[in-house]
Formats: sequence, structure tokens, C-alpha cells
Amino acid sequence: MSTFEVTTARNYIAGRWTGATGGAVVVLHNPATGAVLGEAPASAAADVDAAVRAAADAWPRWRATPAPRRAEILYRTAELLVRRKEELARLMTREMGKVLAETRGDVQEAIDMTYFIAGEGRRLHGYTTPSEMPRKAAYCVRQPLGPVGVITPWNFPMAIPSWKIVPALVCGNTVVFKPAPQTPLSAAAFVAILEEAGLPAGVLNLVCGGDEPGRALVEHPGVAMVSFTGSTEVGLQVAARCAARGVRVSLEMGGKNAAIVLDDADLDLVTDALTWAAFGTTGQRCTACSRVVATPAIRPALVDRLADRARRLRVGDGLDPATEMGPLVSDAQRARVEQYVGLGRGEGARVVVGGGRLAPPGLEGGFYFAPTVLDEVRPGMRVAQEEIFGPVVGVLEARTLGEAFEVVNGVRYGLSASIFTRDVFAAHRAIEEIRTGIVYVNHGTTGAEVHLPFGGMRDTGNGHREGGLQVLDAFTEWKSVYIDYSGRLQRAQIDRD
Ligand code: UN1
Repeated sequence: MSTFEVTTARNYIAGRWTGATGGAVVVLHNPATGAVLGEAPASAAADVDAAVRAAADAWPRWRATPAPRRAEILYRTAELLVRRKEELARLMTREMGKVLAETRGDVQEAIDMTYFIAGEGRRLHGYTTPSEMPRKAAYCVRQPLGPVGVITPWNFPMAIPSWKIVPALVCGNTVVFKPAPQTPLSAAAFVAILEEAGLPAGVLNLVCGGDEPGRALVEHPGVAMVSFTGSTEVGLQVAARCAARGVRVSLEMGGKNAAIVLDDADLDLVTDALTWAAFGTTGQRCTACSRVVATPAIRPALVDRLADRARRLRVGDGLDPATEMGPLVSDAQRARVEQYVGLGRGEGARVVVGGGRLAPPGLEGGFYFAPTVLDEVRPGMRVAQEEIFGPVVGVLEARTLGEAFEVVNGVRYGLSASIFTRDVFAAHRAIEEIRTGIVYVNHGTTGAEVHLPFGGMRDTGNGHREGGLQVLDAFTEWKSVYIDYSGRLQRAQIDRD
């Protein structure tokens, strides 16, 4: 592919761009306008089977390729991403709606991850350790798993695939990639860049479509491991299917992230930070701030400030540089957000600002929803418990730090949280007490960097982390090696003289 102005995605199997068996397609819409944008293959189990076979065929050569050589392809990939950043960002905005500044950030996250992980090609450290026997060497090395399945969501169409695919590749695995049905164009563009960087045929395969190829991938006996990011509901089904086959699964699922705001917080900073954390990406981040837990003294002023900012946010087409918040990804996603706001009203929350659909002039066909602040939210309400995935933030009150921690921890999820305070004691207590995989101090709940572990506790994940060096543990297993050069039988645990 020479340009990403394309509007037709194809599958990529064994180094060839192809349609789905039978030719079925998914029609894509630009969420900013509702207009038809293009199409992508609606793949079936047979397409997944072909992709897994290609990945299995390519594996012996790829795993035998020295890791530093594998990494050279990844460095070239990063360079191509840098060169193509702008066109990739524009493609992504057209496909899923978030504003250009953010789609540039999405490509940047893929660049950061690719450079970071390419460096592991010359590390991938194991360790050497003394043996309990004389004249015996002991060490351990990481080993690839085989063909792995990668299933990704639409909200970070390039960053999240890069977190999974790039580490999987540097470790010597081959990959079958099934992106969200809403973002096959960005996925195909990312794969095309890896192809251009010199990735051999079959090492990375792309199968577009929805549930059917997703399920087929998870259930395929040739898939050695699955990495999934998406909803908790689907993630737990993926986990059950992987458990039935006895293969590893790395899950990154929902969030219900909260920010605590104490009396001594800097209100200007809090307002900037929480406007960004709640309404950036139209609230469609698994790290988005969807609950604010404020002390009684600061809550009224904070609600006023947040509402004022929400009211003034410029909502529109993400391609327009003046736009601050784009549409939801789809009409279905907007309907879900609308339903939650209705539910919140019914539960007694007060809609301070927003609460309904928007139709910016000339963009009446787009999937817009007003930035919404709910006040008087109580911890037991469904709007305080369930992931909404839209531009809605609920404000709750807590009288003490202990009560605030209880509210923050009182949900099934545990991805990200933050606290705004100048009090070092309170900040450290928050770091200690909050049960999330990521904690911020004086910053909103979003903005994780690629070289630290990313993931969550409790129903957000299953103990694995992506990002950081920890991602290598998801995509490798360990081999322990003993070399006895004593020339005689030495029995471990038995011969002790
Ligand atoms: C996600 O929403 O699934 O920390 C990922 C952040 C981004 C990644 C979000 N770097 O907000």
C-alpha cells in the first residue's frame, strides 16, 4: 500500500492481501458524519484457519532468526511510523472519530512502544546462576510460544495492537491479528508498515471481522496464546475458552477509574486534568476518569468548574483542528451512553451539564453526545459501578480519606486511579490503599507511558501486564538449562559431599 487514503481493508495472510472467503464485507462509517467510509472483509472461521496455518508455517524460521535481527525490522517499522505519522493519524480519525491531536498520540504510542521493544532484541535477558554442584552451569532463557492470537479494541487502533504485536514478534512468536470490526483500516495500515519494513510472509497475519473470526481464533488448536483487550464480558469468555484448551491468555478489560480530590488540591490543575481525563477520546479510554470523589468543601466549586469546561468544549469532526472532542465511535455506542445517563437520572444523580445527543451544524449524521457531568452520584448507583465508555463523569462525595478509598475500591474494576493533593501523607496512603494497576498523583487517570507495566487488578485483568518489560512474560516461557561438565553422575539434592 502506498497511501493510507485507502478505504478498503483486506486480510493479510501468508504475505498476501486478500478478501474473506466468500467475499462478505463489513461496511464502515465515518463516526463524524455517519457517511459510508469504506469496507473490510467479514471473515469467517476458514480465514482464521488459513491465517493460523500461515503463522504456524512461518514460525520455525522466525524463531530461528536471531532476536537482534528480528528487532532490526522493528526499528525500521518505527521509522516508517514516524515518517507516516500524519497520514496514519488522519486515517484513524476518519475511521474512529477521536481528534487529530489524539490520533497523533496514538501513532506516537505505537512508535514509542516499537523503539522501546526493538531494544529488547539485544537484551531479552535470562540469567545465569551458580549450580549447587561443582562443574555444572545453570542458566535460563526466554522461549517463544508459537503462533499467538491478538484481539484488539477500536479506541486505540494502533497503540494497543503495537503493545501486543511488537513484543510478540521480538520474542520470536508469529501472530494472527484480529482487530475490532470498527477499525480495520488502521489495523491494515499498521500491518502494511510492518510488511514494508521487511517482515517475512506469514509472520504477521491479519484477519478482519467481528465475533466469528474472534471466536475461531481463540478456539483454534494451533494458537498457543491469546492476548485480548476489550470488555470484561467478552474477555471472560475468551479466558474460559483458553482455559478449556489449557493455553495462556493475557487480558486487559474494563475500568471504572476514579480521581480523589482533597481540600488542598489546586483547582485549576484539577479542572484541566479531569476535563482531559474524562472527555479526552470522548471518554472512550479504558483509563478514562469516570468518577470524581471529592471532599464536601471542594465539591461545589469543582462541579461548577468541570461543568463550565464541559459546556465550552468544542465538539465536532476530529479532523477540524479547532475540535476538542469528537463523536462516539458508533451510533450503538452513543445509544449505550444515552441509556446510562437516563439510568443515572432515574437513580437520583443530577445532570449538571450535557446529558443528551448533539448535532453540530453540517454534522447531523455523526454520533455526537454532549460532555456530561453528573453530580450527587452515590457509590451504589449503576452509573457509579459500571463502565460507560463515553463522555460522562460522575461526582461523588467522601468526608474522609478512608471513605474515599472505600469508594474508589468499591467497584469490580481496578485499572487506574488518581489523587489530587499537596499532602504527601495522603498521597502515599493513596498509593498504598488503592487497588488499581496504575495510580497517579496530581494527574488524571490517563496517560500511561509504554515502558511501565500497563494493566489492572481484579476484574480488569488476569494478572498479566502489557507495556514495560513485563510484557515479555506474556509472550515467552522459560527454559532452564543445566550443563554438567564434571564427567560423572552428580545427583541434585542427593550428592552433597
Ligand atoms: C486504553 O484506553 O485501552 O494510558 C489504553 C492511557 C493510554 C492508553 C489507554 N496511554 O490513557
